[in-house]
Amino acid sequence: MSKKVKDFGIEKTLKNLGIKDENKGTSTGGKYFASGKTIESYSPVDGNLIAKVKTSGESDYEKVLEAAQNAFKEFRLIPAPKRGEIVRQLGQKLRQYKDDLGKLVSYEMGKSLQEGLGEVQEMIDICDFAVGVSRQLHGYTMHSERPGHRMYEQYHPLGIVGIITAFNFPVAVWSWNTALAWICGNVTIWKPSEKTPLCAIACQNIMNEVLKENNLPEGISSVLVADHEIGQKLVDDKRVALISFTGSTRVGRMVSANVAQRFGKSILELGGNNAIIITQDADINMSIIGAVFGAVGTAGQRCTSTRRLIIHESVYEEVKNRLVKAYGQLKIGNPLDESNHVGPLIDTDAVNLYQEAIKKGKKEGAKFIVEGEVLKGKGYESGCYVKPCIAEVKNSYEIVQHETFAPILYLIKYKTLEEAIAIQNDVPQGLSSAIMTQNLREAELFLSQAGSDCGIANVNIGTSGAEIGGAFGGEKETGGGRESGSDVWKYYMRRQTNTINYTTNLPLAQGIKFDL
Ligand code: UN1
Repeated sequence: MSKKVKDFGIEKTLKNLGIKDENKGTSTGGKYFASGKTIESYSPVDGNLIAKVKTSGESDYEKVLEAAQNAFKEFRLIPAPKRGEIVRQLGQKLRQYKDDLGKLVSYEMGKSLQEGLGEVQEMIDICDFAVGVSRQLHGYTMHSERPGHRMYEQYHPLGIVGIITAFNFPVAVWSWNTALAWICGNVTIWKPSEKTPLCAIACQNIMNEVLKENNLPEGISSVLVADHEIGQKLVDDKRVALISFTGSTRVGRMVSANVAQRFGKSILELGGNNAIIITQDADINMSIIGAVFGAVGTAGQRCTSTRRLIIHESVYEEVKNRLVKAYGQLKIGNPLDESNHVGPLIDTDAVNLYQEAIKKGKKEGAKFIVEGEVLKGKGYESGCYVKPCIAEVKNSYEIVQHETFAPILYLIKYKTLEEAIAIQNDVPQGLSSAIMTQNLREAELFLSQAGSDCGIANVNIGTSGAEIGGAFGGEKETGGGRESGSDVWKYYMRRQTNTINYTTNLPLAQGIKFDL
């Protein structure tokens, strides 16, 4: 381990989380194994190798699937509130490991320490939420049209839930899915992003403690650190009842088709292209804070990052000037240093995509009022640090229609709110949206059926930072899935309608007579 890594106190963090220099990327609970190739996890913070992981091979995959199938037979019989107790214990462990896990998220993924800790807090919150839901898996009862009959519906677990996650929320998205999947009686198999394997191993290590302390069988919670071929096997596997996929629209389109082909279920969380409308009645101070955090937080790598600002012509110049000033004050650097606002992108591939997007935008006519740049020199040795930039554009530019996972903010001017809403909706994606206004009429129009077409629509809040209590997800090319709060648990269960006849006759429904 290099000296620099030691400087950040990462060595202790890794030790506390059970991360070694070389790790096994497959675990079904207490057991760890790995027969695949070795991958290396480098930190975008300083470019150093953090640790190596031996990935899952095909034989590991089969072992994991078998363990999961066997575990399900047992786990489904545990009463839901008792399964909730397991999730409660995970929440407690996460409280204990919050500082370490938050730091690892920051170091392996590159988001600020505050955001890393915030991500772990989301995990704790979803555990608390799921514990409550474990006592509320209700169905309806209905009145039968036949005398002496009772009708009701109940929810049963699905079986194996496959969870494929992206690098940008390397721990929280797993927990949104697992906490609910488990209280519903499912077992889970997690295929994390290959860009953040250590975060996944750390989570599995924490969960393994809970499983061990409760004497639970192998296979309730498994992790497969593996390449896309193993991911594809999971997607195509008939034994996997539900695939929850977070990632790009391009890959999500294939996942969706493949899972549908075998009549599996899927939850898709794909790309976003989120806008804030700033009206003439907006509180400009609030708008600037919301816009800047939304655009540069997590270095623009949230699905919910603010990509477009749609600004009323009467406040356009003011907003623009204040944004330029705010961007001038941004401190870019090591995300573990809390005085910095913006950390690195995940890797140099992401830096290339950022540069290409800027080039493409300029070609289409984008006018950059804050120029982008790849930062070099002391503190930027990893090559992953870029300057957040701002461009004036038309919404119709191809690059504006496209989600670039980088801190590039597009400004668009509007005259009427109807026009602003049309611009906001005129992209292929439909995840998050917001309006900044103190005018009730504007706010309500934005939230009405003639308003935002997104899964999330906020008033006087930016586009990112969704709470776990609401259903999270979006429409159109965002994939239509919902995760975390509200009644999302229903996605993880199968619904069954039951009709019981407690008479000595057998009357048929719809009044049909069938006498023998
Ligand atoms: C994501 O970017 O994949 O709304 C999830 C937010 C977070 C979730 C983002 N709570 O920013």
